[in-house]
Amino acid sequence: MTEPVLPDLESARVDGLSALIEVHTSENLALWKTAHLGKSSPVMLALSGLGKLPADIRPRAGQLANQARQALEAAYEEKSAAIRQENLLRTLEDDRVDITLPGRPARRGRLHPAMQNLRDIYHVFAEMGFQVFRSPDVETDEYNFELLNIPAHHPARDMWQTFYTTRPGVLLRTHTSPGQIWAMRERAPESIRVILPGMCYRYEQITTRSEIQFHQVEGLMVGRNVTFADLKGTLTDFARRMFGDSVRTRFRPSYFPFTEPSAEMDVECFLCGGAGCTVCKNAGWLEILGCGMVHPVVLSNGGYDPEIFSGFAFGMGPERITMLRRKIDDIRYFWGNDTRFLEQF
Ligand code: FA5
Repeated sequence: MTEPVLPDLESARVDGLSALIEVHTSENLALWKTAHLGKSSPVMLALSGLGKLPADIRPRAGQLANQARQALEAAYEEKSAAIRQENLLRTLEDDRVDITLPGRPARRGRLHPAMQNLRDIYHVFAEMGFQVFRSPDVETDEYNFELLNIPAHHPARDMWQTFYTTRPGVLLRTHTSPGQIWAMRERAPESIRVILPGMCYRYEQITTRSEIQFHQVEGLMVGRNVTFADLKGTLTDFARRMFGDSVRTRFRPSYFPFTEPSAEMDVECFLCGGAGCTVCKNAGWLEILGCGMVHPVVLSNGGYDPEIFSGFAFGMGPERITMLRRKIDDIRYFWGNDTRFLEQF
């Protein structure tokens, strides 16, 4: 029978450590670990076979095996940390951001030309003491027509075809004038000086100057002794501030059921300078607003005594004003969402 001998743990240790010198990657390190510290490695086999050794050499063998394992484990940890560090440095180097490269410019948004123009209008009227008053886009027949002195079957309704909702009597407002009733009912019997901006909707032919959806800015002033001269002065001053002091304007008599007397204000056509073109329908003038003295029926509907109070109102189309100011020859550009148009402003 052969004598049981101590396994050659010194060679296992030396072999393991020298093999580790050649290891430079995580993958090779994993292979090394299996070979030198795995279940079938010489050191681990020696440790698991300790029980079979004679008692007299077992303690010595155990001590040597443990020392070899500890030495290999310590070397493994050290190598593992070194490889991690190397990997980190390589990643940092490879992924380095070159901060000297010029950045990609961020595309900045801007206000829509219609909104820019609305803000100019708010500004002009704010200087004249007008506050902004908001009223709903979705209206009732009562507010959009009845209370504005336009009863059912009144021929004036033909000027304001609109979109009706499935709820009877509920529609998209055709103009901002119903806001007059909202403002009066909220403020009566105080005097009023407000503008009412917002989107309006009409079921009508789309042309270079007419859309089915467009903004209006309504104006309303109610008080004692408000006259047509106040109306004319306010609107003429407004036109000068928007278009410049030399702008030519004109008032034409007109008809609205909710004002008496009524007028329309035109501004000289920007495109043809008054000679006549397709935008101004050869008139040389472009209508920008309707206006007049608030009808007594409307004043009473708003809660004011027409014997004591009077007022003026106007409703303008800011898109048409923007067309004049910016020389835009087709209103359809406004809601066409074409950035080539929008980027110009
Ligand atoms: C009205 O809507 C009246 N509510 C205005 C008013 C208010 C009169 C207060 C008296 C007192 P009109 O339908 O004319 O009136 O429209 C007023 C303005 O809105 C027009 O001058 C025009 O600038 C603009 N507008 C009207 N229809 C369109 C359209 N389809 N597209 C673009 N702008 C329009």
